[in-house]
Amino acid sequence: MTVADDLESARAALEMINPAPYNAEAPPEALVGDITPTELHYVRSNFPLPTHNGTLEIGGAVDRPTALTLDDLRALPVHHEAVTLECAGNGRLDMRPLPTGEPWGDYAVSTARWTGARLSDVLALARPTAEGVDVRFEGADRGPYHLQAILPDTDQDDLTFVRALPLAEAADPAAAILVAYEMNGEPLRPDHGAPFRLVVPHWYAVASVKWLKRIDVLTEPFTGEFQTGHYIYQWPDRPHEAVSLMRVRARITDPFPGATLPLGPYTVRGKAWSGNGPVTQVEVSLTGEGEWHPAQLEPPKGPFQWQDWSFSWVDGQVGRHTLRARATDAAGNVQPDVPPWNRLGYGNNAIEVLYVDRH
Ligand SMILES: Nc1nc2c(c(=O)[nH]1)N[C@H]1C(S)=C(S)[C@@H](COP(=O)(O)O)O[C@H]1N2
Ligand SMILES: [Mo]
Repeated sequence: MTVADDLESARAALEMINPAPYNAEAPPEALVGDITPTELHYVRSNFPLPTHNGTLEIGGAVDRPTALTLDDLRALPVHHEAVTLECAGNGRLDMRPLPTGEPWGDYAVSTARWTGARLSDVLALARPTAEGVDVRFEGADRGPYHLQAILPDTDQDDLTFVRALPLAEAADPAAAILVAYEMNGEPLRPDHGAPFRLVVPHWYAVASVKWLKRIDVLTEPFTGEFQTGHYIYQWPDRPHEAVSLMRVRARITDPFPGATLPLGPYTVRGKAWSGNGPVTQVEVSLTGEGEWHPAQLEPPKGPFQWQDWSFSWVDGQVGRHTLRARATDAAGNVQPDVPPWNRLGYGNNAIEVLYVDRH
């Protein structure tokens, strides 16, 4: 098979929303299991697939500038984390007025088992100096960014994907951030950031820089198109805020929207996740009036992955029924009814409403 054939088959099961740069939603089945099969994991890329020279350079405010290969990364202690990644733009199409940006429905979310070195171990090799504030992560992908650029100093002819994290978080082993080189037990595929990428648990997935090429410790806070231009909540009535942790959200995975179900007891199932620690409660409503019934919530199978919930629906009569599911997280955040509108359409965690018919 050629490289192009490989790419085409890796993409065949996804719902493409943009051919170039390639962006695709997961099909609904991607949310059913604990782990999303790689070929069903959504893809979000701002630029064409890059080539990568196989080296990760680490510099800036460090005592020992370092260059690592894939073999060097593999020689560091190996860590595995199942991580739910959600694009901050997931659900944008449900916002009104419709924001500009990639037209994501509700399936820019997936969970994979990632394997790699801890970012804290990688940084320790280079020894960040005491003056370090932020850590900048550069992808190998770049290209024109006409019409979209927000920051005035952006080179719209040749922009590179760059994001940053606070040094304190990047260097913290407990943050469990990976420089990942495997996804679901295989080497990373091109669309997911081969040969290695960042995976930042709990953050909206924009933080998880693919095709990672350079890491620099900075002594000033980082600004850049993908940090302070885009991925900013531009609230209509309060100061702008950076997109960071995933908002609490529940999804109904069974039944599928619009399904026709037989009469009799039916177990409604779904997933729930939050970037603010575990989900502590999921409730289901069978009317539009807000009568909420507790669902059975499974404990997390890991600290950074979605949880299963289920609800025994015993008395569904013939006809159409609405189903809603609402999650609450450990920090007390509850999903809103109305998406929190912001100009670029990020962080829509509104309560999902679907209907099914019973015959
Ligand atoms: N280098 C690079 N990293 C990137 C991006 C990108 O465009 N370039 N997109 C980010 C965004 S917005 C998301 S949602 C995730 C998607 O990861 P996935 O394609 O593996 O699902 O990658 C992030 N990392
Ligand atoms: Mo994203």
